[in-house]
Amino acid sequence: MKVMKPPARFYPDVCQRTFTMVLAGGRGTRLHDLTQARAKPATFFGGKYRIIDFTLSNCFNSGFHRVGVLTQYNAFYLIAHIQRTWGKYTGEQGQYVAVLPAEQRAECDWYTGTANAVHQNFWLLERHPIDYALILAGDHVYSMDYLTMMEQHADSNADITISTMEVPSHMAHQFGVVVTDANGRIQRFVEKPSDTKGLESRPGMVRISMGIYAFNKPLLKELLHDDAQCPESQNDFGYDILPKALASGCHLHAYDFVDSEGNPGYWKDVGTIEAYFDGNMELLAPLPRLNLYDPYWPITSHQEQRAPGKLSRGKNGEPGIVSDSLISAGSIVSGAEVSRSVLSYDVCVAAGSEVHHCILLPQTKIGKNCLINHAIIDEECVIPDGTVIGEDAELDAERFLVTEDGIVVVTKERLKRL
Ligand code: ADQ
Ligand code: ADP
Repeated sequence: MKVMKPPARFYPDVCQRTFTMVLAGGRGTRLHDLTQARAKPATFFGGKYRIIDFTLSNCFNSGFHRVGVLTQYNAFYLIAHIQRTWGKYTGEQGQYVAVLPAEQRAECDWYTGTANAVHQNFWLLERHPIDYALILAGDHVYSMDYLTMMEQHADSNADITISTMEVPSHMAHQFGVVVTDANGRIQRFVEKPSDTKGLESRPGMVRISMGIYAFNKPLLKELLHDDAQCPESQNDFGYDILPKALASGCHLHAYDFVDSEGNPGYWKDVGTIEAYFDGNMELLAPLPRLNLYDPYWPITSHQEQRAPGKLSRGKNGEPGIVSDSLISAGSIVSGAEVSRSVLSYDVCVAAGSEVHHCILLPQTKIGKNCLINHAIIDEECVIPDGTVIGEDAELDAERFLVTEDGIVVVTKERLKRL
């Protein structure tokens, strides 16, 4: 399986000259029921992680140790998780992860957009003798060494560097699309275009922004200040700041996100239920593109002490079978069959049940003799004995949320209403 390059032992100068801001305040409405109680970056992923763990681990693994996380909607669990996970990394050499909720310090408003969130916290950037701001999103799943990108930025004449990758053109409407010249200088930036005419990087492909930006600090200050004076602005990096910077003659450069072997890197915006489901399922491949077992690139999370995951016969001797699955600590599969599934911590699957192609979030209990297929079962759901989910589309749609692809999302609230 691919591994990252070992992280630098002595962090280069550019790390000291950078402050990192992670945008983690969006509503995450496209995850529907899964973000009712918690912000999208706090949503569980890959069994034991929360989505924001990937970005914050990338920061620390890359050597960027001063980080502010901008939170807003449903932030309680996100803040608690960040404090428990990263509180202990606050150290004598000035490293820290600060949670920055909208606090109406500079303006009498909540964060009106991504750019406004950074603008309202610019005072923190001013307190550090830095040259660069690294701006990230807290809702993507990937391993990336930001140092390579920041070194490219520092060594170039660019005012702004955007991390980019190619995706099929039919996905262009979900992202900011860039058009570059042969040297990688950005000529055009169009946020979520409905039409890709003139935007393709090669037939059938577009180069998109990953929402990862390096800015020279003085320019960022000026751009955010001007944007704040503009009443018709949405105060968004994609819709406002980047197109305006380009139009005013700034040098925007693309960074091409590749892995340690020079192949396109793995990066996923798990913002829809389908993408969230697929992202989890991709971890079940024999050699997944996202390597959670990379000794050089640990993904750090918080987890309370739990007993080992257990797979056993049932009490009456029924065999327990688990294949192609992740089982987190504290989970017990007893006399049941589980395949192609991600089991978070403290999950129980009781005897005689079958669970296929599912994501079971923490503390879900699947009763005896259930049949569950192609579903996401949210935290703390108790599924009664004999329940069948994922077999009868009409019945599922009456009881739960069902996506176009037929993924059934079961939550405690919907179970209560049955
Ligand atoms: P989107 O992902 O659609 O596009 P957005 O929904 O604004 O952009 O979210 C970006 C990040 O900012 C998320 O992590 C979100 O949680 C956070 N965020 C949103 N509103 C916020 C607010 N008011 N306060 C604090 N944080 C907030 C963006 C870019 C595209 C790019 C994609 C890549 O605009 O150009 O292609 O990211 O996914
Ligand atoms: P039932 O619902 O059939 O009464 P339990 O919930 O008591 O079953 O246990 C189901 C399975 O979980 C058992 O077969 C056993 O493998 C495992 N189990 C339950 N409690 C423990 C425990 N304290 N230590 C180890 N295994 C346990």
